[in-house]
Amino acid sequence: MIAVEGMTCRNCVALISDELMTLPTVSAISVNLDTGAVEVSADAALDIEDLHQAIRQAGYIPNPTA
Ligand SMILES: [Cu+2]
Repeated sequence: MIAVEGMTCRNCVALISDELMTLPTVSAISVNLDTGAVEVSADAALDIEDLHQAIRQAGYIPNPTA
């Protein structure tokens, strides 16, 4: 689970989902808009930094402390 700051609507969810799904190790994404929680299904090779990078790429801020 990753906490993401700045998501406000369905568009934000779609943007983040699209960006994360470009990572080959990611198989599914589930976003809770109310809590800002992003659930990622991925294989073990996934680098958490790649996830954070993709979130920033989409224009949002991953919160590693949450
Ligand atoms: Cu939005």
